[in-house]
Amino acid sequence: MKKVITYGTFDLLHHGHVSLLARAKALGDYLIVGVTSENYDRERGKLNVRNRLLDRVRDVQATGLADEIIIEEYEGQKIDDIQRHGVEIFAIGSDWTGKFDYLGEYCRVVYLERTRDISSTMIRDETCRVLSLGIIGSGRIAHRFIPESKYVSGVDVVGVYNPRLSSAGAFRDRHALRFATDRLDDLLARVDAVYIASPHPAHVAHARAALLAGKHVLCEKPLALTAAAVEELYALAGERGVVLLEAVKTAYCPGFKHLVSLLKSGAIGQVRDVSASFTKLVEGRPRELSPEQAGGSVTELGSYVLLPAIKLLGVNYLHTSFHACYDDAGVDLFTRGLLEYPTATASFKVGLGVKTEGSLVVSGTRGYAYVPAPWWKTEYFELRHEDLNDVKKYFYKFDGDGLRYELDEFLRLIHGGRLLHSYLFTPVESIAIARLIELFRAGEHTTRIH
Ligand code: C2G
Repeated sequence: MKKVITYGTFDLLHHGHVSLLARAKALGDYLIVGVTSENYDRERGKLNVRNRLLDRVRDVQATGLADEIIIEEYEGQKIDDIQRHGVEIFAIGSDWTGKFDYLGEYCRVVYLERTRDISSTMIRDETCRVLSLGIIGSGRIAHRFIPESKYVSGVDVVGVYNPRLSSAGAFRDRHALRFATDRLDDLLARVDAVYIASPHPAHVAHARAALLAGKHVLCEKPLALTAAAVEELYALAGERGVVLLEAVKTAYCPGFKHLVSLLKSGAIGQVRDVSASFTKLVEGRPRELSPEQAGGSVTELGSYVLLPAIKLLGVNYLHTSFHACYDDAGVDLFTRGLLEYPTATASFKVGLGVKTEGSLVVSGTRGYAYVPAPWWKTEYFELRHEDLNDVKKYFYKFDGDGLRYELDEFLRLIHGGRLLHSYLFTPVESIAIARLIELFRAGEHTTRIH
């Protein structure tokens, strides 16, 4: 008897799963299906799994394709299972190509073509439907987004738009998407939601078009370069009853979320100062330094460093000032900013041509929080007090590129169907950050340093 084994979460079971199981079964005489436990999914960084383990097992059982169902509970279990059950073939979808070659030591490894476009299938009811997502733009961040999206259950990236069809086509081929198009209306007609990863100055037009078409929008930061434009977009999303979320990934990751709640609960007394830095050296003339693409350290990194200040101290600062150093094209390579509040201050440093320590320090009346670099991917922080021995250490997961957390929050809002806004990063906070970026870009309260 030839035994075949395959594994998966099998959340919101759809015809892509069933087709995979059928083809896996056809490779032998006996199919073992490993269904991931909730713990294991958490551990491997898979988010937004909607169905409970028992329901997922029941759904796999109902296909009638599995001769035996086992639970996958830990990393490394596949090797044990294959040997214990005398498995001859390990089969898995082509989205995992190459990842399981190491099992070749124990059995034959077969990658089966993944089913493209599963989102058209209605699964039970609307809230349990797999969301079809289109990507606007096909640059670096869009490439990083695709592998991250595989770790978020309930979403299927189906297509990509780029005004240059050749770029869109190359992106589609590389990521095995169903379609590529150079017409935005075409993309919008074929998806439920979009992720906007186009150049900064194009965000507003793309977001507006998508919202007008009634699509949910996850937009890379900065959502817009003026506060008025950001306000307009949130108003439009509200009118259309769709979700608009700005993709400042830090805001949605587990560590930063908990840091904010802890500090808001008074863990270091009253917050009197927030100081955040983020610098990233870039070479040549990349997008980040292009004046036409609204490049510069504030537009590129300002959303991150302003986030802790705005979340912890609010949007009602009294004064603001910036000190910036520019290149010949007028792009800021390094900027230092200060926000003055009635009882606190916040300062930041951002740089594309200057490097410094990328930490976040929040100072309070009873102690301070220290988040080492890269604090914007919050994996660890300490709460420190006057007594040097009184240190509390906090550890978190920050999987992959972190883009999965913003996508997870986006889906939660869509599926929740009630709240259009995330409390983790509210429109008011997003508008405040846009206003600061706008002030800086207008040269207001800015001193040039050389
Ligand atoms: N699949 C598919 N077509 C889709 C979606 C999924 O063929 N449109 C396949 C996947 O490639 C996988 C199986 O269906 O082989 C289960 O997919 P998921 O439930 O998403 O599970 P996954 O995260 O791929 O788990 O140990 C777990 C495994 O490593 C894979």
